[in-house]
Amino acid sequence: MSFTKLTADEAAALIPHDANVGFSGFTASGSPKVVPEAIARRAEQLHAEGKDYKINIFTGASTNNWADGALARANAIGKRTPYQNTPDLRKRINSHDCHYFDLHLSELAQKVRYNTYGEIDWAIIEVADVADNGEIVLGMGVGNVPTYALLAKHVILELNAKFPRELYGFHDNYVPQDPPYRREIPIYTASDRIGTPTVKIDPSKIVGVVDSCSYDGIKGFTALDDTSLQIGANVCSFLMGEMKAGRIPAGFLPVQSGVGNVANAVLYGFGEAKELPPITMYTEVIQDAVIELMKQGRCRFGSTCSLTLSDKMEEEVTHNLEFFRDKLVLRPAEISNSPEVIRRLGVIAMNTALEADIFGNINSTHVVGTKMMNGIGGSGDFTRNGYISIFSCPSITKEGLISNIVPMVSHVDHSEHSVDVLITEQGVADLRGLDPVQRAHRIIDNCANPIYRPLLRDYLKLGKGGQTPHNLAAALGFHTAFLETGSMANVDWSRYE
Ligand code: 0RQ
Repeated sequence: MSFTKLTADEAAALIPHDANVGFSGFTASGSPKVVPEAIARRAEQLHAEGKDYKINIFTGASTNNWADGALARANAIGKRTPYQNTPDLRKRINSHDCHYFDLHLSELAQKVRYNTYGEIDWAIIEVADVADNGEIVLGMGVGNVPTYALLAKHVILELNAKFPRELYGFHDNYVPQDPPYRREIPIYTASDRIGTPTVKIDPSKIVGVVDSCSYDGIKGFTALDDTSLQIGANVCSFLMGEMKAGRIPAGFLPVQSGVGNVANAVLYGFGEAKELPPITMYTEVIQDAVIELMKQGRCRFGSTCSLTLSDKMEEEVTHNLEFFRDKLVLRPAEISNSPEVIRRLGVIAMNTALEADIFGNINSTHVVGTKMMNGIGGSGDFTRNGYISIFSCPSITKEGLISNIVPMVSHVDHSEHSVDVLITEQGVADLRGLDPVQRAHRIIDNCANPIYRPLLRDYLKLGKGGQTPHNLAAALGFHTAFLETGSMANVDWSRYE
């Protein structure tokens, strides 16, 4: 290899304060692992000397504990977008030490190409292989690498020995023309390939290659409990009904599934629901459950931006690449999440809510309306453009102190106009074709937990009329009760009569 080998500390020393830095990867997979930690060490040293040092980080989605985690602990992140899920970074965001702006994932690459946030000074990109002409084979996540590699003035590569060069052929890298020259993105089925297996970087920009050797550090999911299993079964029985009614064609439609424990459990449900045909996925993350479905023959093909797999599953996949070669394609975020393609393919969008209100609005991001959890991620890209948009969540959280069904969401990520179906372990509320009051009754009857149903019905009685009969003073009564007493169940509606 003709590129200079650098240690992580040597690479980190090159990146100045306030640089705009693009990181590879998506929802942890494919994110850099050793240079960010070295940047964090350097930041701590500079801070101890009384000097300012922060960098602005642009990613595909969330990264890992060695990147977002270490940099947040060192208070070394100035701006950050578009999605994160590391506890230490969450703290920095909620204390405004880090200026986080939450963005639909499909939008970032184009906004960066238009220079919306300033130039990309550096890119730090994890690779499975690099050729002397600057062609790279990516790891398990693509994110926005094709755009960062194109625009960054300087590039540092992390060559990760855990990922074999035989990953060549799994990626389909494609950068669309920007408006007004954009043509259609020519994907007509989930498995279509339209780009190149490698990303070509101008070799003169590659300042060095740093060695690393680690899987993506993604922890396994919490064991499936009765609640999540029931949510998965309810999603599958709803989809079965749609197929029987002819609203989903017999060959089925491509499926998207969000991140987290609930999404993983929903996908597990597809393995159990043998009446459904094997599925195809057009999605942004593939979690462990989908790999199991592929092994069982229950998932025929997966188009994704990343393989967000536990280390154990990553090891299994990288040691059996030939089994997966004709079953997977990894795409850049603006293609995996392209509203145009999602609408064309008729994707069934399945995402998770923190809370839903009785009129069908969804909060996916803010705990009790104020504290950022992870971000909207790609849930908006898919929800707004999907053929059917489903949200699921448990009916209650924290042993019933929180009802996930509330009178009014404390923050809106997905409005009632984009949400077709709400599903909890209690049942399914198909909201299509219903007016707001009908929706409220259906959600309370079918999705709310029995301990909260009377309180939600009483709230409706406080309504002051109109198409959406809120009582504005009482609308956040559940949240106020939770903040004041520790339980939403202690709401006292008489305060608002
Ligand atoms: O807290 O960790 O302390 O136990 O939130 O909740 O039930 O384990 O759910 O892991 O599926 O995550 C919405 C966060 C759900 C995720 C969200 C607490 C609960 C627990 C997690 P603990 P669960 P999941 C594609 C799509 C937005 C982005 C997205 C997410 C923790 O799915 O980030 O969809 N979605 N992207 O106790 C207070 C409530 C709560 C609550 C749950 N109402 N109030 N706390 N919790 N409900 C992928 C990408 O975009 C990359």
